[in-house]
Amino acid sequence: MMRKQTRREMATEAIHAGEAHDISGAHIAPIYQTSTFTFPDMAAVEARAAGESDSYMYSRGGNPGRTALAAKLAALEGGGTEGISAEIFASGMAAITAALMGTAKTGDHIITQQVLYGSADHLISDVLTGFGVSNSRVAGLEPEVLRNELKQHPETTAVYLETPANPTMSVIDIAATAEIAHRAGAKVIVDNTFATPVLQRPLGMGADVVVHSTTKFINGHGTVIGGAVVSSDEVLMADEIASLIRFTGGVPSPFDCWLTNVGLKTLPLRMRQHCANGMDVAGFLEEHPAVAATAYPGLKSHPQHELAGRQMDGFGALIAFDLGSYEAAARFLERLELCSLAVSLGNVDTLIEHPASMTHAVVPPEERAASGITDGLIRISVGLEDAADIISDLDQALGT
Ligand code: LCS
Repeated sequence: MMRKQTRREMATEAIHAGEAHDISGAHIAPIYQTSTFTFPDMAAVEARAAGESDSYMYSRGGNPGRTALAAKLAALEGGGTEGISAEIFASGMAAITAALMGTAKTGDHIITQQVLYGSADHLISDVLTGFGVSNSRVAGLEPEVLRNELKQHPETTAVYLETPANPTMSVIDIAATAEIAHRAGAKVIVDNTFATPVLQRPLGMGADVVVHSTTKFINGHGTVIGGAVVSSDEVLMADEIASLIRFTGGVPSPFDCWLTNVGLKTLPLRMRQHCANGMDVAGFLEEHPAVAATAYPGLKSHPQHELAGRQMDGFGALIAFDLGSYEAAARFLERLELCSLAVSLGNVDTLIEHPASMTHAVVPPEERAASGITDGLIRISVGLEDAADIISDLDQALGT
């Protein structure tokens, strides 16, 4: 006898969650490319104002395509648990800004790990400080040091982390961080962009908030800039995040939501191949004599390999490797033929960039050095081309 499924698997949720067939019967919901929505009469207006109907009024407040995408992402991050909701933003940075402004007000403090995506680093170090939100760094959020930092800063309301981190691929223990932060009354925000919910579900490990740059694997095809905040904290979502998106207005277009929703349907399938290709390319790089160091959580040589194995369901497609000098890095990047010299990541195509002069140029050189971002460091986002073709391009570019 077939047992009734109480929870659908991720590959199913990615395709079906949040999908609402249009009144026309359209199988794929259309793009509601409209700024405003009509009401049949004042009774409908009043019902909405009284909270008795969740009809749409204006696309800054909400749009059916945005609702569908939010429901799908919440289902994936929630892994079948109830009470998780998401809000979709116009960019990953808009989502991160809302998550931080929702959890840290003037006079509050944010603790982060040392290495972060360059713009997130700049937002915390140089933008939020202008609103009276201070910050401090704990290299890898090591438990003892984090406990101590929280004691030094009892005004801490948020611990913000990225794992794996951009670009060094260092891995942070989400469950341990959440336990320590919660004891001190701080919320934990995890940027899950590199792992995606297919490989890592921070809310199930105790994190309060997940943020995404949906620009990356979630969309997967390099066609949209977007972001998301996902959380099980209903008060935070209702009182802070819903208000921040509406009143700061960083909303995505209906077309961008539609493209992202279509891309997201194949995320579980794509991540399987991304992980397989990532492992093949990391193995090749680690063995190559011109490569001084290779950082990939799937390699035994990665300092947090064991933690990554416990915390993640696969190691992803991002690899950092060091060619020893700017000159060697530049020469390699200019010789690539198949792989593109470009920022961003998580696309079907392989993208390669130089963090010190591209994604992390906004981080001051001494901070870059503290984060392990050397001038010889290169980051690759391994795509879905045949791994042999990717490796062959890397090999010819590394060659003499
Ligand atoms: N979080 C992470 C981990 C990111 O890598 C990025 C963008 C963001 C947030 C911001 O998202 P956005 O506003 O761009 O959608 N990372 C980029 C990168 O590594 N290369 O180009 C952009």
